[in-house]
Parts: sequence; structure tokens; C-alpha cells
Amino acid sequence: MRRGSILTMLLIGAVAFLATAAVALFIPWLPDQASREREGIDLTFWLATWICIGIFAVVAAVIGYSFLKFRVRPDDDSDGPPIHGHTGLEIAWTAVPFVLVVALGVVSAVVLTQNDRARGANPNEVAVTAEQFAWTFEHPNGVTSGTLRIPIGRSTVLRLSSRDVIHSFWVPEFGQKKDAVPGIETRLVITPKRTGTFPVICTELCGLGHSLMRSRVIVMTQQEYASWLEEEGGGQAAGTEPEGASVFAEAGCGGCHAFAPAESTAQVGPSLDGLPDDPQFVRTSIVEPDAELAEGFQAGVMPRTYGEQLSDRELDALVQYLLGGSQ
Ligand code: HEC
Ligand SMILES: [Cu+2]
Repeated sequence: MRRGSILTMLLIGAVAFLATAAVALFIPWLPDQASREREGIDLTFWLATWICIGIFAVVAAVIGYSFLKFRVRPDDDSDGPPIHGHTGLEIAWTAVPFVLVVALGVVSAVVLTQNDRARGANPNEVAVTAEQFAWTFEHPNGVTSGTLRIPIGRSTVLRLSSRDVIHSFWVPEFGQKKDAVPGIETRLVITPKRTGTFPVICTELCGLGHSLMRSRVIVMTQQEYASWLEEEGGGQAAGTEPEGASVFAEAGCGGCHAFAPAESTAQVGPSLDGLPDDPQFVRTSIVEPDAELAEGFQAGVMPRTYGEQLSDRELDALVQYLLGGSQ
């Protein structure tokens, strides 16, 4: 091969490499990194991305060069020369992908094994229950809510289970996903390194309301978390009145319903402004959503488990809140 040909190919390859590398680097593809486990996930992501960029540059160089050099001239109807294999080339294109794929596999296995290990002697534990189409989190103080709360800088082991079909727990900022599978318990370790509120997303198509199966995780400082555990856990036992507004927020009603006092505007379910002034009807609508379908809406979207998830007093407070009573 002539020197000029090699130079042309190198040039095309370099341009393809730089252009794709710029797209990879200068566009913020990934969400903020909020957990230690994300570090390994990102490492694997970038390893795969750089391998792809490298392969793309090589392929683009060869195709680009062939396009310039071997393009058919007008009126040239001749066939190309017959070619019978090239042992060296075949070995190369088998061996190189083999090495790359094995490398990706090994790195992923190491990362996943490391991520499975809780750090510290005394990890926090939360039971996560998935069902069509809601998440329920049972915290160490016994408080059950639709919002997950965990402390920063300490590992939390999530024990995932499902009541119906397969769901999958995912917080983009934490990186790793884990399926919740009926009949078995799966585990996911999270060690947050940033406080804040992040979305919890179901990433396994699980039915009609799949795209609505979202919640929030609140990462708190260790101090805030400790006092929250104590207040909420102790508060329930001590018998302070639950507030309708906070039950509404914790249970995630605002994810689907518009309700002016809560400043929510979602339109998955009917607006809760101006409900009929009938506590029994409202209560039944919450506990048995499909007993009486609101007109124009489908059954099976609103979770059917609020009756279990919310205590009697919480339900009372919620109904009062929805009907414009105190709080
Ligand atoms: C995943 C979405 C979703 C969530 C979360 C949700 N709902 Fe619903 N809700 C619906 C849909 C859809 C309907 C209409 C179908 C039906 O009546 O079952 C509905 C109906 C209702 C109704 C009856 C309204 C009427 O006009 O008849 C009430 C009351 C209600 N929801 C209250 C709540 C409360 C309170 C919460 C939180 C504890 C909540 N919903 C959570 C989707 C949801
Ligand atoms: Cu789901």
C-alpha cells in the first residue's frame, strides 16, 4: 500500500474519531452522579463508549477511503477482481472483538460484584414493594410510604419484592437497576454521595400504568435522617395526628391527580378539585379505585393498595384534606 493511502485513511479515521469523541464528551449524556455505585456503572459505560468510538473510526476510515479511491467511474461495467479470503484479516477481526467483549464482560462482572457489597459494618435496610403501579418503601422505623428516604454516605440495602409482575427499580442518578420479581427477594445496594431528591422509575414494562410508576427518593444528611427516623417512627406510636397534605404528598397522589391545594396538575386521573362532598364516596374511591370508575378513565391504573398502605387515621386525614376540611 502506498504511503498516501495510509495517510488518507489515518486522516479520515482521525476526523471520525474526533467528531464522535466530541459528541460523547461535550453533550452531557448522563444524569448527575449521586452514588458510589454509579462510579463503576459509569466506568463500564465509558469503556463501552470508547471501544465503540475506536471501532467506528477504523470502519469510517476504511469505508471513506474506499469510497474516494474505488468509486466506479462512469461507463465502467467491469466486475471487481475475485478475492478468496485473507487469513490474517480473518484472525484479526475474530480476535479483536473477542478480546474487547471479554474485557467488557470482566469489567462489568467486577463492577457488579463490588456494587453488591454494602460498605460499612452496619448498612441501613429498606424493604421495597413494587406493584402495578406504585412503589412502597418500609423504612427501619416501620414507617411505610410512597417516598424513599435514605441517608448520605452510608450504604442502604434495598430488599426488593413484587406483588404481581416483574418491575425494575431505577434511580438514574444512582446508576444501577434491579428487577423486583414476584416470589423472590432481590437486593440492591445504594451508597448516596449527594443529598437531594431524585426520581424513582420503574424500568420494566409492567402494564397499562407503567409510565406512571414513578416516585421519589430523598437523600438526607445522616443527622436529618436520624431525626426523621425518630420523629416519624415515634410520632406514629405517640399518636400525633397525621396531616392530610403530607399523606397526599407521601402517597404520590399528585403524580396522577390535579389538586389545587397541593399545587399538582397531573392529568392521569380525574381532577380532585370539587369532589362530591361525600366522605364515604371519597374514601371508597381511594381504597377500592375500581369500585366506581370515574367517567372517561380506565380501571387498573390507580394502585389498589392504599387500603393496606395507609392507616385508618391517615385515610381520614386524607379524605378531609380532599374535601377541603382542615389541613
Ligand atoms: C397511578 C395514578 C394514580 C395514583 C397514584 C392515584 N390515583 Fe386516584 N385515580 C387514578 C385514576 C386513573 C382514576 C380514575 C379511575 C377510577 O376511578 O378508578 C382515579 C380516581 C380517583 C378518585 C375518584 C375520583 C372521581 O372523581 O370519581 C379519587 C377520589 C382518587 N383517585 C384519589 C386518589 C388519592 C387520594 C390518591 C393518593 C392516595 C390517588 N388517587 C392516587 C389514578 C391514580
Ligand atoms: Cu412497574
